Amino acid sequence: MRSNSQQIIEQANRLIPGGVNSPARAFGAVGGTAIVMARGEGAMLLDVDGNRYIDYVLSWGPMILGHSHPAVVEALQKAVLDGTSFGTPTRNENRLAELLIDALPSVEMVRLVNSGTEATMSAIRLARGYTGRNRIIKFAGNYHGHVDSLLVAAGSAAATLSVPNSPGVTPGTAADTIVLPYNDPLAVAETFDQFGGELAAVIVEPVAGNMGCVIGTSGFLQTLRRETEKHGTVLIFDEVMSGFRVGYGGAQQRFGVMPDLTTLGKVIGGGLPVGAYGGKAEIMRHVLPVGKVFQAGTLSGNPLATAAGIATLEVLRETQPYAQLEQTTNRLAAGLLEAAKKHGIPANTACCGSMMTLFFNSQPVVDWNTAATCDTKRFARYFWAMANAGIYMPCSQFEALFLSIVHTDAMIEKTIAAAERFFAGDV
Ligand code: HOZ
Repeated sequence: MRSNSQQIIEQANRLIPGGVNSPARAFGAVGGTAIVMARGEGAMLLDVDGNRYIDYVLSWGPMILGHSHPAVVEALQKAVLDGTSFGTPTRNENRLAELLIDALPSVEMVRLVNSGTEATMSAIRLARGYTGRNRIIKFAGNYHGHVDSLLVAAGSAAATLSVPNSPGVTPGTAADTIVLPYNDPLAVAETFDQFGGELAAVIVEPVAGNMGCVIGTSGFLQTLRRETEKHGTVLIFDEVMSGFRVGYGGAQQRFGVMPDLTTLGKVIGGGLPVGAYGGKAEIMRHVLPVGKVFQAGTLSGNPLATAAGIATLEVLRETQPYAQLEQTTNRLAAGLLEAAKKHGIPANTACCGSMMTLFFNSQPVVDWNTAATCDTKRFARYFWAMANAGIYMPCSQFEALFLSIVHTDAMIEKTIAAAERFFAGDV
């Protein structure tokens, strides 16, 4: 049924470690062989064996307009004729920067980079350079890319594949990272009482997507804002996933809590490699060449990437599909939960905008400790039952799934029906 996938992965295993260019794509947590995709059309993926899937991975978040959206394709076709990279300023960089600044209430200036990892790495360096302090706080189960100092108690593939603290991250690098439980305002306040004057930054996913979808409570986010303000610490919202996804103005607009710096990626590149970090001009002016904090990149602000990003954000800005997206996502979550409950399967859901997770857990998931008690064996069976029914879910209990503007009601109903068939036989 998937013999071409099998053959390609066998070859890849000889050429690329684990046959994948990112561990999140290996099916380590669900077993079996990764499915090799050949084509994306709207909300559908087509694999190299000709099987079709409703896609809830959406390249791990970026494809909010679906695959090959005409506006993005047209923008890329136009841009490529003018050349693919100059290593100089371009007019379109301003346009993308302007769109980001207009959308995100706390952002006054931005730098474009090539990935979410680069964005968080640069934001941490800037916070340290700006404050002259070393220590940072991160939260267990949050993932901020594969930055050494943030690859501690990390979510996403690090948690999925049980290496939340990677070999190769030196004790020295990690020594300045304090890890606290997510959604625990008391732990935050106590840590500030102890280390307040030494803390350069707090970095947080205001809506976590890398231990499954877990929403930051307002008490937690407000405590972060209050304590960082009191102690002159930079508050960084990692909105690589939530930016332009839980609303056009991201989690900061949705929850009304303003960070000092914001990191972005995924949606803002429309499927091409883009990241960005931005925030208060007073802090951003510490970046070289205005200030002294170094950050650079040959392909930063790349013309193709900016063209795809601008096209995506302009569609979102003009059509504001967020209420509709959220309604569709809630419908999916409610249907999956109802189907699980009907067959006595312990489950919970969490949704924010067009991100969601069905947790196989009898208790609500609020942090990494509760996420870690999910029935990951059931998740693996569920993943394959859904794949075999033509539904492509993230291959880990600890990754959020995503919807696009082209997921239809019929697709949602088909997904719920497939899940119900699985639940009926998996007791
Ligand atoms: N940040 C992505 C999801 N947690 C990982 C994607 C990847 O590594 O391929």
